[in-house]
Amino acid sequence: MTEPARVLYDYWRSSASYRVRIALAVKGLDWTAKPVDLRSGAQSGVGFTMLNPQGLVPVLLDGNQALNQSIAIIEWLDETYPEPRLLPGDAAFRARVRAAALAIACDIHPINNLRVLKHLRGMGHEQAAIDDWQRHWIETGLAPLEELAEASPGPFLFGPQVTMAECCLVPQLYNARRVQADVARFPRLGEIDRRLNLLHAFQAARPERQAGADA
Ligand SMILES: N[C@@H](CCC(=O)N[C@@H](CS)C(=O)NCC(=O)O)C(=O)O
Repeated sequence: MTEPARVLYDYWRSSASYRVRIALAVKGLDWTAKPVDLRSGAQSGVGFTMLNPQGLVPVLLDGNQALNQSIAIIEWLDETYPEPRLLPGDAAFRARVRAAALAIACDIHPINNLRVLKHLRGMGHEQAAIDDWQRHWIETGLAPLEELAEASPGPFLFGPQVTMAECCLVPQLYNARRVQADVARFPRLGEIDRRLNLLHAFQAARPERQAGADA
């Protein structure tokens, strides 16, 4: 059996990696995993920083391309393997999808990233305060997305099409539950998340199904 052409450097519980796994699965693209163990600091090792000097997963190798930044990777996948589309053809619709994806990827996720939490710890903050920080920013960021979901005809964030925004939403809700954020405040998002998780592509991308996942 031949190895798939694509290699994804990821970490099973990384939500940025999870976004890309969903996009690959929605498009039916095979890949081989190269787990980067964030707990042991492998993201800062020379082997990995040669691929991504930022020391952050994911990195996707596809042919002669080495790509980083999950949103850039998903957009590249969408342009290179257009069907099914994760970004709509209509410019205004596309801008709304990007806005929802970036509300997660730029406004919620970066301030809750491992290196940020480590820095807070290094500044002397107690674990309880750090947990509170995470929950606060996750809930603050999800509240306007709940409004977006309320306005959607369903079944997903913008209607029947799975978009880049859903690729970001499901990992963010997974992360929210891990840190015990009050996701019950967002019932519409919860419904959308349940529906998405019934889809094969979203199941295949789940953290517990990845190489390196804790038993
Ligand atoms: N904006 C980047 C964020 C990537 C990122 O922060 N990845 C996290 C895991 S979700 C990471 O590698 N963290 C390692 C660290 O903080 O040391 C993306 O979307 O790809």
